Amino acid sequence: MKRVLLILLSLFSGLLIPILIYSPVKAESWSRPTQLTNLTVGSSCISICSDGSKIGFDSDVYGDYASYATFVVNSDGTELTQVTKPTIYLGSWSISGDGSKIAFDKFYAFDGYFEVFVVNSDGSGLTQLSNNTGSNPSISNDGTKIAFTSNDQNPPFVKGDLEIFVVNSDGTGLTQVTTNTADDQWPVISGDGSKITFVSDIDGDNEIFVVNSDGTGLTQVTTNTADDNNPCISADGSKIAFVSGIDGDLEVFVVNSDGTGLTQLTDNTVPDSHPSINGDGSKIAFMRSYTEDTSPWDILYSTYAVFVVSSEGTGLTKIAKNSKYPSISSDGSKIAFGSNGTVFLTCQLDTNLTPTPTSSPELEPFPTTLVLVSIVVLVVIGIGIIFYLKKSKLR
Ligand SMILES: [Ca+2]
Ligand SMILES: [Ca+2]
Ligand SMILES: [Ca+2]
Repeated sequence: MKRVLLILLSLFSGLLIPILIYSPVKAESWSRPTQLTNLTVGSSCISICSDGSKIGFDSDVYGDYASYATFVVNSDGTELTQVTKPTIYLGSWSISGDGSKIAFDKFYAFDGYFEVFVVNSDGSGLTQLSNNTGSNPSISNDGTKIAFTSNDQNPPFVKGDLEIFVVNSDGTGLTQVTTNTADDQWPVISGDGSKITFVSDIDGDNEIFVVNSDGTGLTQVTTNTADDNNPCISADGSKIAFVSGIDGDLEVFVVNSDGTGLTQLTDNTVPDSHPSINGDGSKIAFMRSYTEDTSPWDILYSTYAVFVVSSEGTGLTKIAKNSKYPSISSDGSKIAFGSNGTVFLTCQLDTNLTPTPTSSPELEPFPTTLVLVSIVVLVVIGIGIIFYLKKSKLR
C-alpha cells in the first residue's frame, strides 16, 4: 500500500513539474500591461479617453450585482475617482476626450424612466439631458455634444419608435437626428462631434448607419441579412468599425463613413467583437474568443484575447490573453482592457502595432492560480501520506 501511495505521489509531482515550468506561460515579447485598479469591472464597458490620460470603467462597488458606479482613473493608476453614485441598473456611459466629463444613463426614480445625464469626472455639475427616456449616451471629445437614444422626448418630439437625438452638454440644442419607423439606437458620436454612427433595424435585421450630427447626410453603411452591431467611429469621423454576423460567427469590419471601402478585418470561425477605433481610423482593437490557440493549457485560463489590427487588415497583433473589452486611445498608442476582472493598460504601441517595451511576459493571471492549487493539493496529499505512514507504524 505504501508503495502504491509513493508511486501516486511521484506521478503527481511529475505532473506538477511541467505545470511549474509552463507557469509564466509563453513569455512572448509583449509589453506587460499595467494594472490600474483592484476594483472589479462590472460590465463590458472600459473606455480610454482620446488623449490617453484617463480611463473610465464601471464597477459593481459592493459586489452584490446591484451597485454599479462609473469610475475614472489616470492611465498611470493614480487618482481613482468614483464619478457616479451606485445604482441597481447597469447603464451605459461615455467619457470625453480629456476625461473631464462623463455622459451616462441611469434609472431615474423621479420619472420612472432611464434618462441621460452628464457630470464632470470629479462628480460636480450633474445635468439632466433627456426627458421622458434617454439611454446609450455618447459624448464628443470636447465634451460639448452628446448623442443618445430615446423614444419619447418632450414636445415637439413625438412618442414612437427609437430615434437618435443629440444635445449640448448644457442641455440646450436638443435635435432629433433620425425620423423613421425603425428602432434606431446605440449611437456613437465621432470625437470631433461631426458624425454619429448608429444601429437601425430598418430592413428587418440590424444595419449600420452614419449621419451628420445635424441630421443631414444619412448614409446606410451595411445592407445584408445579418445583424450588424457594435459600431464605433474614428474621432475625425472618417471610418467606422463594426461587428457583423454575416458568416455565422462574428467578424470585425471597417468602412469609410461615406459607405465606401468596406474591409473585413477578421475571417475565422470564432467570435470577434467589441471593436474600438483610434482617432484617424488607422487602428482597430477588438476582442476574440480564444479557442484557436493550440496550447492545451489555454482552455484552463483563457476565453478571450485582445488584438489590434490596421484598417487595411494588416499587422494583426495579440495584445494580451485573458483579456476583454479593449478601448484604444486616439493616437493609437495605448489600449485599455479588462482582465482577471479588472482594468489594465498596455504600454506604447508603435506604428507597426508592436507594443514596446518588448521585454516582459504577457499577462498571465490564471496559471499562477493553477500552480497554487496544485501546491495545496500536493501538500494535502503529503500530509495524508505522513498520517497514513504514522498510523501504519503504530499498528
Ligand atoms: Ca426610428
Ligand atoms: Ca444587416
Ligand atoms: Ca470571427
